[in-house]
Amino acid sequence: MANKADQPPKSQKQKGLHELYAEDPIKADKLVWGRESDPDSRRGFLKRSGLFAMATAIGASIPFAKNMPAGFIPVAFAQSDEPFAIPGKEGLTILNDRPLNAETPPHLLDDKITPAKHMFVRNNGIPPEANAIDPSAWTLEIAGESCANPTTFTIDDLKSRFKHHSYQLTVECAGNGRSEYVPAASGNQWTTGAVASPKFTGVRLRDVLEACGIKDDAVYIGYYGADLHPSGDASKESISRGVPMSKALEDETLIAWAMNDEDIPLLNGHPLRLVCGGWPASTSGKWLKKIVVRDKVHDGNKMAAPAYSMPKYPVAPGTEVPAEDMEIIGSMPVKSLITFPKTGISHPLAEPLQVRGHAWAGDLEVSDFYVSIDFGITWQKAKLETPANRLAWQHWQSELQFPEKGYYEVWARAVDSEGNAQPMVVPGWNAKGYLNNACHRIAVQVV
Ligand SMILES: Nc1nc2c(c(=O)[nH]1)N[C@H]1C(S)=C(S)[C@@H](COP(=O)(O)O)O[C@H]1N2
Ligand SMILES: [Mo]
Repeated sequence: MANKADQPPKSQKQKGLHELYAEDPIKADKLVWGRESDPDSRRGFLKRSGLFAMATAIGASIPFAKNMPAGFIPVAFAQSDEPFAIPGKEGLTILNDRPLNAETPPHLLDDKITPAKHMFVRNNGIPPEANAIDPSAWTLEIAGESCANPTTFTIDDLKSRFKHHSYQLTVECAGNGRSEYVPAASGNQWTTGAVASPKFTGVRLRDVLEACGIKDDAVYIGYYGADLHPSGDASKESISRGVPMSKALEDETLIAWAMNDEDIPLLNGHPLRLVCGGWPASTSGKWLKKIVVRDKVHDGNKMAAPAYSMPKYPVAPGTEVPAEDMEIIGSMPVKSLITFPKTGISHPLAEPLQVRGHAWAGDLEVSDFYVSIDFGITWQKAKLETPANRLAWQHWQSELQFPEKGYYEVWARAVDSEGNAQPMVVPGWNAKGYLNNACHRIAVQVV
């Protein structure tokens, strides 16, 4: 039997979001999370999500799974509009199941402090099994050629020997927004949801490194986690990245055991993770087992270009850039989200519409925020709150009055403390699709 999700009418495939909304805003909203460039997201999701999601949704393993054609939708939920769910992460959109990756729809990021259940999941390999983690036996080794006194700590050692600190920290995958690049960049097709700003509690990386002695020639740190390379080969790391000493020694750079005053969720790095707010979240190592202090730029897996690197100069879409012309991404660019209302809503003309969301700017602060309802011709200044602490995202809100009934888009734009604004179109193309900080927009039908 043909089904809607599997076989959308040809004509619908070719249509842009505007046309879809004009026809049926509710249906259009199911097809996309408010991003015009990805009208196939639901079908793409079904195509890309594989065994894990299917087995979870069906509640059983699928013995003949290897015979299932790509993009196949089991009849068990062919009629269902329910998205597949990761236990404890309901509502997230699964982009990939091997390794497991899931992003958060914007309206689920409405809280000022992101709840654990709404924090995205980005795995480069195979996470450790829950029953293989014993926090009381977990150790963190500090070593490397620029560490004077290599030491191994238990979590209890960390808790008892160093002062505890809590910060709300914004972590965003450098590939967030990748789905909008043309030509398409390979990798998880994140739309807007690979970002979160929870509160982390732990000890300062600086305090721990200083206790172990930092040699004068130290330039970088690198982390190792307990997850496995996707091949299962224990001699390879899934990912092992790091940051320069200047970032490693900041007050807010934490070795954290708690998120929002509870254990960090397993998929977000329980029982211990590094958190480097404002930098690509790939520098925030999960299931943290070891930190090395290096006398050179760390050379772990995914440190070398093109991974997490950008061309040093703008390039035409599709250009191949030599490795020596690439530089490692540091502080993330200014960006924002509209987290309320959800795109595609209907709103009565007589009432003002409350809109709100968050803005962040890597190591910097956001200093101004604007919204537009006329496709960017005029901008209205929004109310912007100061961050809970450095590297936390900032809440913004505004009230909109519409001149007449019809289709509108709300566009939102943040400006950082150095005067950099978000671009309204997708910024500089790069082969891996990093750093898309284009304005977020939502659709509103005024009735
Ligand atoms: N050990 C380990 N740490 C990791 C990763 C990983 O795969 N393994 N992924 C990194 C990347 S690319 C991102 S974006 C963030 C995602 O953190 P989250 O899954 O808690 O949202 O973790 C980073 N730390
Ligand atoms: Mo990432």
